[in-house]
Amino acid sequence: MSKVLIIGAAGQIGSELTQKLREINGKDNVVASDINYSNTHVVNSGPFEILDAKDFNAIKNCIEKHHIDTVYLMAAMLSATGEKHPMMAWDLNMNSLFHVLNLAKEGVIKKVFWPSSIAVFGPTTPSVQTPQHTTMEPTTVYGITKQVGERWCDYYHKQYGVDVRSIRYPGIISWKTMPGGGTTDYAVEIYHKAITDKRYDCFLSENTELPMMFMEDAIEATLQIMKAPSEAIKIRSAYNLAAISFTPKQIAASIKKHIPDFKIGYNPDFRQKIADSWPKSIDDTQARLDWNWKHNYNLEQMTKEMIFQLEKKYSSSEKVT
Ligand code: AKB
Repeated sequence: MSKVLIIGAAGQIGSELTQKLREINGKDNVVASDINYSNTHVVNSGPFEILDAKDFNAIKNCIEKHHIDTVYLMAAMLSATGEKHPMMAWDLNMNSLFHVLNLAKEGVIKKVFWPSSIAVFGPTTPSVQTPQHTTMEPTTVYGITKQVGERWCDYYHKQYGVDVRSIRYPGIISWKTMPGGGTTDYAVEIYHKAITDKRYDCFLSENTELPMMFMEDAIEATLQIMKAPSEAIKIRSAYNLAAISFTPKQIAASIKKHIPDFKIGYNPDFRQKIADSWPKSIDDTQARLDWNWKHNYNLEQMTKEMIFQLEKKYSSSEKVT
C-alpha cells in the first residue's frame, strides 16, 4: 500500500483530497500536513504534521519519518492574494515545487501530484475551447508560477525520469471548505450568501464566463490521473481539464430556481482584470483520451447539491469553515 503525504492539506482541495484518500487507502497511510492546525477535521481524522512547504529539510524529515512514497503538493498562493504579495507567491509556489521535485529526483519519493491551473493562460490565449497546446502569456504572478512550474515538471520528467502528474484545475466549487484568495472564489461565496443573506454582491461583472468544476469531479480527476499507468500519461507539464463554464448571471439564475427571492448585485474589483485574462472554456480532449477523464456534474446538479448541503450545514450547529 502506497504511503501518501499531502502538503497543504487544510486548504480547499487539499482537505477533501485528504478525506477521500483516507477513505480509500486507510487513514494511517495518508499523512496530512499544513502550516497550522486550522482544519480540525483534517488534523483529527488521521496522522497530521505541521509543515512549512518552503522548508526542504522539514519536508524530507517528514517523508522519511512516515516512509512516504507519494506526495500531493497542494500548498499554493492563489491568483488574487498573489497579486497582493508577488514575491511571497513566487517564493511559496516555486520553492515548494522544487523541494518535492528534487526529493523525487533523489529517489526519496516515487510519485508526485502538483496542481496547475487555468491561470497559466493569458489575454493572448484563444479564450473559447482553449486548446491543450497554445499561446500562454499569463499576467498574474500565480499564473506565472504555474506556467513555469509546468515547464519544470516536464523537465524533471524528461531529464531525470521523475513521475510527476498535473492538471490545470478550473475554479473549484465545494460546500465543505471555503477557497482562499482566488478569482473564482465568488462561485462558492455566492451559495453561502444565498442561504445566509439571500443576497450576494459579486466582485466580477455579470457576463464574465469562466471554466469551473464541482469538487467531486476535481477529486475524481486527481485520483484518476494518479492511478493511470505511467505510459498513459503523455503530458508531463499539465493536462487541460474541463467540466462546466458559466457567468455570475447564470449561476445566480440557477440559485434562484431554489431560492426565488435571491438577489445579486455586481461590484467588479481588481479581480475582474484577472478573470478577463483567463479562458471562458477549455478543451480537455487529451485528458479524456489519455486517462479516460469525464465529468459528472453540470451547473444545475451542482447548484442542487450545494444548496442542499449548505442548508443542512447552516441549520446544524456545525461550524462552516
Ligand atoms: C484562482 O482563482 O486563483 C484559482 C484557480 C483558477 O487556479 N481558483
